[in-house]
Amino acid sequence: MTEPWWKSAVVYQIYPRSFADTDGDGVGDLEGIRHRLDHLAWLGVDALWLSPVYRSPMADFGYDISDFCAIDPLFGSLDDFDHLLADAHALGIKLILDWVPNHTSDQHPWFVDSRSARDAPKRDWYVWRDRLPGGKPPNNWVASFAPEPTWTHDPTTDQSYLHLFLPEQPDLNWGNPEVEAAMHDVLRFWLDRGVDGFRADVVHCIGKDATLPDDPPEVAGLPHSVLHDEPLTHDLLRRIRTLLDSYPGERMMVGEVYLLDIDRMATYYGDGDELNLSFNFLPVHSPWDAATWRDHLARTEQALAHRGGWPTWVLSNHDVPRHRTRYSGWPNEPADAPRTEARARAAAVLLLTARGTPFLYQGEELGLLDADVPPDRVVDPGGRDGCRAPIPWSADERHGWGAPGDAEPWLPFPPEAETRNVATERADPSSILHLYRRLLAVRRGSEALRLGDEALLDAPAPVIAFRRTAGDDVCTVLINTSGETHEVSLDGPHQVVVSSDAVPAEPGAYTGVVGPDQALVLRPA
Ligand code: TEU
Repeated sequence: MTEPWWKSAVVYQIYPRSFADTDGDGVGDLEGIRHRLDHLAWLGVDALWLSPVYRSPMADFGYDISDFCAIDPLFGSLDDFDHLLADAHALGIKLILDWVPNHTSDQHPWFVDSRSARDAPKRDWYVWRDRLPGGKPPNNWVASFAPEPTWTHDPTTDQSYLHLFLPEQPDLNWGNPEVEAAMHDVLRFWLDRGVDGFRADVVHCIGKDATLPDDPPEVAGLPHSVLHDEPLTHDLLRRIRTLLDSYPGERMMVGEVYLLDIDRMATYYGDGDELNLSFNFLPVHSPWDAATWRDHLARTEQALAHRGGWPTWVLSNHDVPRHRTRYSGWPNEPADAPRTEARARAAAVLLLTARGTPFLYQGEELGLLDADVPPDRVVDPGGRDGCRAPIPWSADERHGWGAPGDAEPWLPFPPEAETRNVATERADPSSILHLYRRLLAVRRGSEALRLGDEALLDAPAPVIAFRRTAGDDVCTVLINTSGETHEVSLDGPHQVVVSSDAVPAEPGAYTGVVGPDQALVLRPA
C-alpha cells in the first residue's frame, strides 16, 4: 500500500510577510514566494504551508481575517495565488494554506452584521452573552497575548462577545449550523482551486459547550486557548474530514492543537477520521536535553501508535523564539556563540530523522537567530516579532529586500545577516543550509527515514540514539546534546552518511564516538 504524501513529506512554513518582497513595500508577497520556488526546490522540500494571506486588517498580521476567499492586496491577488500554486505544482511541491476557523476579524461583514443588533441575521454566528452582576465578564476565561478577559462589552447591544485572542478576533459560534456550512464553503473554495490541504489554526477551540463553563481555579491564569478541550470539536472535525476526503488527491489537514498534553492532543486524530496530522508543541517548549527528547520520542510513539496516528515534529514557527535562540543562553554564553550553531545543526538532524512529518520554519535552514527588535519597532501584540524577521537573501545591505529608495522591511533583519543569508550559505558547502539540503536528500532516498519504524537505543545519558528500519533499509541516528565526546558502541561497523558538523567528502567509517554537539546518521557498513 502506498502511503499518503503527507506522511513522508517535509513541510516548509512560509511566513509571507517576511519571506520575499517583489513590490518594494517592505512586506513579502505571493510573487516573492513564486520567484523563490527554485530555491525551495533546490533545498528539497516537498510542501509549503503559507501563513494567512487573506484579506485582513492585520491586527494579528493575517490571523484576523475579513474575507476568507480573497487575497489581501498587500500580498497580491487571486491570480497571483493561482500562478504560485501552478508553479509550485509544476515543481512537484504541494501547497497548504492556513485556515483560521475559530475566529474572524471584527471587520468581517459577518461580525459587522452580528454586532449591529440583537436580532441581526448573523447575531448567533458569534458568541454573545450578558455580563454577570456587577458588570463582570460572563466567565473567567483568559485571552492569549494579554492577561485580559476573553470578553469585550459592546455598548450597541449591551452584551459581550467572546474572543480567545485579541478583541479584534471575535470567536465564531460553530454551534450554529450556518457557520459550519459557511466555513465548509471556505474550504471548498480553496480545494476547488487545487490546494493540497490546510494547517488549521487553534482548531481544538472551535467546538464550544454552550454553557461556557469557568476554567478550574488551579489553571485559571493560563490562556483559555491552551486549555480548551471539548468533545463537540470532534464531531466538527469528522465532518471536515469527510469533506476533505470527498476530493481526489489526498487533501489533508494538520491541526494546531495547542494542548500541552500529548494524550489529549492525540484524541484529535480521532479513529483515523479527524485530523490527518496534529502539531505536537511539547518539544517546542522543551530544553535541548537528551533525556527530555528521549521522553518525547517514546511518549509520542505511545500516544499515537494505538490510534494509527502519524507524528509531527516542529522546532520553530512564527509564534515562538527560534530554536537556535532558545538553545542558547547557557551561563555566560552569548546567543551567537559557536555552540548555538552546533546545537541547531544537531537539532536539524533530530527533526529530519525522527519518525513523523517534519515542519521547518523559514530561516531555520540558515541557522537564523531571532532579530533584536528595538522598542520603537515592536509591532506584534503577542511579542513575537523576533522570529518573524525578514529572510536575508543576499549579503548586500538590503539583503534582497527592494532597491535603494524602497521602503525598509517591516521588521529589522536577524543578526549576522551579512554572512547568514541565502546567497552566502549556498556558496559554502559547510553551511547549515547545505546540511539541511543533505539531510533532505538522504531522507528522500531512505524508506527507513521517511516511513520506517523507530526504536530507541541505549547510549550515554547526553546522547539521543535511535534506529529507523524499513526492510533492509536501516539508519542509526546519534545526537550528542553535550559539549563532551561520548562513546557509543553499535552492533558492527557503520558508515557515516551525514555528520552535522562536516562537509561530506568520502563517506567515512564510524569511529565509535560522537563528538561535542555532533549528530550522525549512520548505515551498516
Ligand atoms: O496561535 C495560537 C496560540 O495559542 C499560540 O501560538 C499563541 O501564540 C500563544 O498561545 C500565546 O498565548 C495561532 C497562530 O499560530 C498565531 O499566530 C495566532 O496569533 C493565533 O493562533 C490566533 O489566530
